[in-house]
Amino acid sequence: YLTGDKMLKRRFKLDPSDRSRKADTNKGTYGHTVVAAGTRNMAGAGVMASKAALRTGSGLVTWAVPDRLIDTIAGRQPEIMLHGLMDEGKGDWGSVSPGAVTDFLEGKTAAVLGPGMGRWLQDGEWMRHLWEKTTCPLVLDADALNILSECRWQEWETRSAPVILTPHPGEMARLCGISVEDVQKNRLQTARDFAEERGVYLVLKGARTITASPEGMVSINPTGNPKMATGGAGDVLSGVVGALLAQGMDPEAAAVYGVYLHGQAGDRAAAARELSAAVTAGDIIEEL
Ligand code: NPW
Ligand code: AMP
Ligand code: MG
Repeated sequence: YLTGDKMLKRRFKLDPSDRSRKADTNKGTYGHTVVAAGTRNMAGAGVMASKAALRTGSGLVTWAVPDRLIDTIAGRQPEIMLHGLMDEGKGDWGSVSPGAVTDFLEGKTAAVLGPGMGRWLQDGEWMRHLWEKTTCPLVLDADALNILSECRWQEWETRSAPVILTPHPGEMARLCGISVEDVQKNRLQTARDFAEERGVYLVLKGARTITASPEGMVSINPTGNPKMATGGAGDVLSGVVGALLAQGMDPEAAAVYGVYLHGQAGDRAAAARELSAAVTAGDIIEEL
């Protein structure tokens, strides 16, 4: 499929020109997205994913970080709730207790994990716990993908709740154990095979982002532009897709539509600033 208004209407019953809400609703109607993201040096990734989730309509958004960092990030964005995860006072994701994350996801309608988490020496047990013990729909991006790349997650129990992975070509190369060139030479087949074999929704980012479903459906996205090749653009996408999932959208629709909206916002941001060489992640959020 080539994603477009007609395809979105026919296949997913979505109308991109209609952003209205029913009168008799409240914030509880629109889901609660958890964004587990950011470290001391990359707190911005958490802000961007969380803000993008709010702008995409999630009724509530909570940004979760290792407990020690709460004071560092407080006040960055008042609309976003904060949650400190038990971390032995160390302030990094490597020391967050797996149980702290799984307990916090209870009752939330979607979670985005990975942007700006940083990389640390670990054996994947943290992610495995989350994968096997929670039923919350997940969007895994950035460092959450790097964790998967470093452990034998093929051996984990199949997850009954949906998982959407959003790698850029570098992250996809790590996940598959091949070179970036090999990913890019064969984007469509690489994405489709991966989604089918691993039973996940796979969003392979870049010019003409590809979304593949575990059933073998593949969508090619026509929106977006190279001015979006700036730090944080992908963090915004993870928040957009997470918010759509949190509002109860079917995972394939959330991935395809989220990528489409994100690219459209990037196109509007570029058109509004035609003399600029790039659009910032913040510009994309404004256009959402
Ligand atoms: P190259 O350089 O082109 O040869 P990494 P990251 C490749 C956080 N951020 N096509 C690229 O290859 C993220 O969330 C925080 C082809 C290179 O090898 C992460 O947690 C920000 N190749 C963390 O930083 C703003 C491509 O992948 C490698 C490609 C690290 O994420 C910035 C680079 O990828 C950032 O979002 C493409 N389209 N795209 C903040 N303000 O807090 C990438 N590659 O090593 O995974 O590093 O993507 O910067
Ligand atoms: P990340 O590398 O994780 O920050 O993600 C970058 C985001 O910007 C992804 O959503 C990409 O699809 C988008 N992007 C980057 N470069 C381009 C491009 N040349 N054309 C269209 N979209 C792009
Ligand atoms: Mg990224």
